[in-house]
Amino acid sequence: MQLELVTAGESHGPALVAILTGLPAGLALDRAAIDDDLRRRREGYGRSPRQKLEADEVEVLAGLRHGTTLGTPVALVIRNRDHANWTWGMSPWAPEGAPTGKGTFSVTLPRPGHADLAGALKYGHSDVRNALERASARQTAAHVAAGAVAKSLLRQIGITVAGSPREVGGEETPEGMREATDTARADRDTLGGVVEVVATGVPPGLGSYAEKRDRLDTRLAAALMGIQAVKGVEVGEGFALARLRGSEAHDEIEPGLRRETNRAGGIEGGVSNGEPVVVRAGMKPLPTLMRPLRSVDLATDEPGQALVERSDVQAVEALAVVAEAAVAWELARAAREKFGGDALADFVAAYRAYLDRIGRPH
Ligand code: EPS
Repeated sequence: MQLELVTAGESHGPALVAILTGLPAGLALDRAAIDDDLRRRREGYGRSPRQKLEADEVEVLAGLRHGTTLGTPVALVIRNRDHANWTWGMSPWAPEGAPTGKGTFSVTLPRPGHADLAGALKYGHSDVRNALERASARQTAAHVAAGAVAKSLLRQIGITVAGSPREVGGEETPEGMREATDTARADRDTLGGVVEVVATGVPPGLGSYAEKRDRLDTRLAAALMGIQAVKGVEVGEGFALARLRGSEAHDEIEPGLRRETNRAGGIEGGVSNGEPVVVRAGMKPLPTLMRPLRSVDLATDEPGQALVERSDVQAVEALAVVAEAAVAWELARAAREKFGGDALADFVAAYRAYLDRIGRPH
């Protein structure tokens, strides 16, 4: 059984949409839990005024009856409240009447670090907005909603997933992160950071070494690298392992097949080994600066300054929630492959039978 996710939606368009296929029937979803993850993503120190405009509540259009999945595709929608200010500029059809509101002028000064230039060139857009709207991290809201559904499924087999910020602007303490954010805001600059996601209760045997693409670490790395602004991913101790000797780097196997260390981050040979799965993602500083960087006007070829829009100073706490959702989704996909089942009870029974075979409690 393949769990698949397709999303659509522009940052200032009418809505974000997610279609989830491959969920078993009989999974109870909790609307408040999904909305709570959407709220966690929206909040966080250093976010832009845009976040005060958005309410981000999930609507379900299909696949659910009385709060329980039907085993059919689930369609989720999150409306963009800000669209009210862009009804002409982001109208899906040719707008009627005189231009009004935001997005009425073409953007021709691409921001270094955003998808603006590469997207405009690739797709042949003369208005950079046609590239930046979909490239925007706004769409991570749809992935967080899907991740909340994945977490409900994982909970049925005892897996929990939690993301947290570890560094902002090179600072590792909560006070340091806040101070760095305040200083960057005062300097009209932006920051990046590092987040960590830990999944507990992951049984041994998710993912496979059979093919490169099947490896759980391949899949988690792709899921994290696919998030806007992420430039680096580590599994377990990651790059630090490259500087150690083998005698210091590996997690020795103790009686009961447990480990006292978890430098591998719960994955060996591309397969979960029963220890917590630990991954980190590094985010570059956000590319929209209130003190703009040098650019070139695509309409005139003249040097200029990049587009200035309202911006987050940093969105590392948001990334922690988005990365948590991405890891949850990938683990749920791997669990669906391993345990299958059309009804939730089949899925859970297969999980239990497997743990019985390998002699692990459930
Ligand atoms: C983003 C730019 C900003 C962020 C946005 C991501 O949007 P705007 O241009 O409307 O101010 O606020 O993030 C969100 C809207 C969100 O919900 O996370 C970008 O260019 O990636």
